[in-house]
Amino acid sequence: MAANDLAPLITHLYTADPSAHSFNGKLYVYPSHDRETEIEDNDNGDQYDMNDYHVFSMEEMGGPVTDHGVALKAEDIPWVSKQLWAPDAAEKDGKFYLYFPARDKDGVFRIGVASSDKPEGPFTPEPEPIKGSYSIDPASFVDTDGQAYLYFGGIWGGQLQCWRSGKYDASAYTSMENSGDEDAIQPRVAKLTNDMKEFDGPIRNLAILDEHGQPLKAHDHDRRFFEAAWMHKYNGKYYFSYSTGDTHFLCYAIGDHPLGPFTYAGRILEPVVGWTTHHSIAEFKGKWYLFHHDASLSKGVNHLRCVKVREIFYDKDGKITLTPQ
Ligand code: FUB
Repeated sequence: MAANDLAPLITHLYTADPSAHSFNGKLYVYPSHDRETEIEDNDNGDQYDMNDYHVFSMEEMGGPVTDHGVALKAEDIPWVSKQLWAPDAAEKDGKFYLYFPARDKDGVFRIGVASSDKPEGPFTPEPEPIKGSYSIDPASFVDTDGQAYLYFGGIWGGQLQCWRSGKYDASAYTSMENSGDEDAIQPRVAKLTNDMKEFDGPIRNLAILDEHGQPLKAHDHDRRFFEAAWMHKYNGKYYFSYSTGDTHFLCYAIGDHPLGPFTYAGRILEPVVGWTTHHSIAEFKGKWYLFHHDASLSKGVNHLRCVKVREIFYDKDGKITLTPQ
């Protein structure tokens, strides 16, 4: 079935950027909560003007979806000015952590963390963003050895192009990104401390290599990273997946270590209705699922999206497919 034909998982709210996790035997979804706005569409993404998060859960795939209500809202986060974008959640030692990007009072995207004793929240935010954090779309990953990582970054409105030097350069925004034969801007990754609230060590660039072992180039818009980082592990391999943004693909790359390098492995999903595409991949009760969004519920309004889910499969070489093998 084509992605656009799937039924939305949630219809009483507009939801997007679904991060799915299996916690305590249930499937939890942590999406953005889209809302109506008069702001016109632009490349900066100003129309994505969200101000709270709801958490959803399911006992069974295909069963009823419970909306646990508002888990965190902008007015309760002291450093945030606006735009609560794509979140993710992690569990460590029985505590739950919600990672979220938002603009600070200077209009710069930072990443915050909030914690709770329950997967559905409510979450209590730290008073400051994670020290040294920037850009958008945090995706947390706790490896089987207990080490946690945070992947992040997004170009254009996500401001990653402003951080090439390691310091924020607002003037770099105007160029959006490099576009020639130079290396593409790479996503970022940092280890998390044991308490899950700080970066442990440096922020690193995550290398996505082509079939010749060379970094993807800036002009390679069909394959280069744009936003929507996600990490999962399958059969001992690390799968880094992401959106190509202006070419609207969900792609992935495979590596042997959470810090990379990763080799481009193909597309997971073709373009959907609406400009953005964003996803997560989670195992639940022995099956693998792709959660993603499109704008079909609003009949194509880019900033009013809906979450969808479909089962995915792996072929004998570990490649992701949408058809049973
Ligand atoms: O939802 C706002 C932004 O749109 C997300 O942060 C991006 O990944 C894109 O889906």
